[in-house]
Amino acid sequence: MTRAYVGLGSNLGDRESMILQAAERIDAVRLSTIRETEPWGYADQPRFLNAVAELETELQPRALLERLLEVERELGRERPKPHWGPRTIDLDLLLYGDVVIDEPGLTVPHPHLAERLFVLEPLAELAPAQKIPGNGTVSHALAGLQSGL
Ligand code: GSY
Repeated sequence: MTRAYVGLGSNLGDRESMILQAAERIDAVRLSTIRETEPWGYADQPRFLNAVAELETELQPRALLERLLEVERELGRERPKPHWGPRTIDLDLLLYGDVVIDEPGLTVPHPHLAERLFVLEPLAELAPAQKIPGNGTVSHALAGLQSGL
């Protein structure tokens, strides 16, 4: 069993229902609070709801990624245009134990993890002392981002 963390985001349709359904389908053992956040990247789109889920999984990282993509499809996700545009659900593999992976289509820890408050804040709620390989702990990364470092 490996503890993994997944970021959930939605800004289309019934956003809260999307987050809750996704959390159930990926067998989350814990879910952070759900918060409303300003869009990041492409500003001209609706506000997001974001949360982070904790998983205890027997799936290997690539299989877990495939499961996340499958749940996105089940919940009506279409690849948005523009790339950063609105989506019913977005599931990002943030951390998989203390494993580091850099392969085509699969980068763990998530490459933008330490840059996004909408990910770090709910992650810190669940696991402040969790190590981010190459970046200290979650609370350290959050403090750095909040202080503009
Ligand atoms: O990367 C996830 C999708 N996404 C989000 C998001 O989940 N939340 C916020 N606030 N902005 C975002 N921009 C993108 S793309």
